[in-house]
Amino acid sequence: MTKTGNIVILTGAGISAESGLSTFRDENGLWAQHRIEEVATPEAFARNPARVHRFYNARRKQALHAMPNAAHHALTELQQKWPYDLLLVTQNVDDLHEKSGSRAVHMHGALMRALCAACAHRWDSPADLSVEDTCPACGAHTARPDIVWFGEMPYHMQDILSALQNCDLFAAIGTSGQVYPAAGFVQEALSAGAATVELNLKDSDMSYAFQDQITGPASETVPQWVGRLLSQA
Ligand code: BV8
Repeated sequence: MTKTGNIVILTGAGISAESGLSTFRDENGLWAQHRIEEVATPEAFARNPARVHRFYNARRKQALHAMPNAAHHALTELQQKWPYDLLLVTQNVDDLHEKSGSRAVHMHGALMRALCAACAHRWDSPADLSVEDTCPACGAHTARPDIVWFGEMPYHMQDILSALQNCDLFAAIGTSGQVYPAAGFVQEALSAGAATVELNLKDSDMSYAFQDQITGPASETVPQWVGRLLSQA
């Protein structure tokens, strides 16, 4: 484990699980209740925007009332106290990192933001978003959630890749390692010579690529891991 240096952290749905937000691929997760092809692709939105809005409106409502847990708070403390570069990248579209005071790069977008499919203007989403909503910039009725769907390019990839090429430690927290390009970040970090650690309840699809594994619920493992890091900073 590196003693000093730049850190990149990638979080997934598992860090929000203990805050009551469903993950995707755990038992009765979101993808057990909904088909990706019907709610999380541009084609799904073109075919039936109301159904896609219903899916995200329900998740936005849940996320509005969710509170960050000890894992989110520990990452905020690390971000505040770590003396070197630290980039917190999240695949999550909830705002629990922000609610706990962290700055996070949302590579898959954000539930609380709306995007105009016509002019790409972004604005704070109302609790319920629909195609009736007009874009504040161009007036078109093409409001969609500001979410990166399957087949769409994730956001901030340049910044993320350059941080991975310059990091000494890469940590993945609460992600199944099944969605690319995020699942490939550990390989980028390894080729940069970084140490790699995975914090998860159980093995993920990328566990083989990590040098270290810390198993347990994020609300317990992340504060302990942050404490050890800060004691060595
Ligand atoms: C793209 C927004 C191309 C929606 C999401 C190779 C390279 C590149 C692409 C591909 C490729 N192979 C296949 C692809 C296509 C595709 C893909 O990866 N498909 C997979 C399914 C095979 N990728 C894409 O389409 C990406 N785009 O490639 O664009 C392109 C190129 C040029 C120009 C234009 C386009 C876009 C992917 C983004 C899709 N959007 N989210 C939404 O949120 O509704 S992905 C979705 O999965 C979520 O964002 C989620 O975050 C993400 C990953 O899931 P996880 O976060 O890992 O959640 P999961 O439930 O799976 O796992 C939870 C984990 O937590 C488990 O491990 C569990 O054990 C753990 N856990 C549970 N509880 C706890 C816990 N851990 C700790 N404590 C606990 N308490």
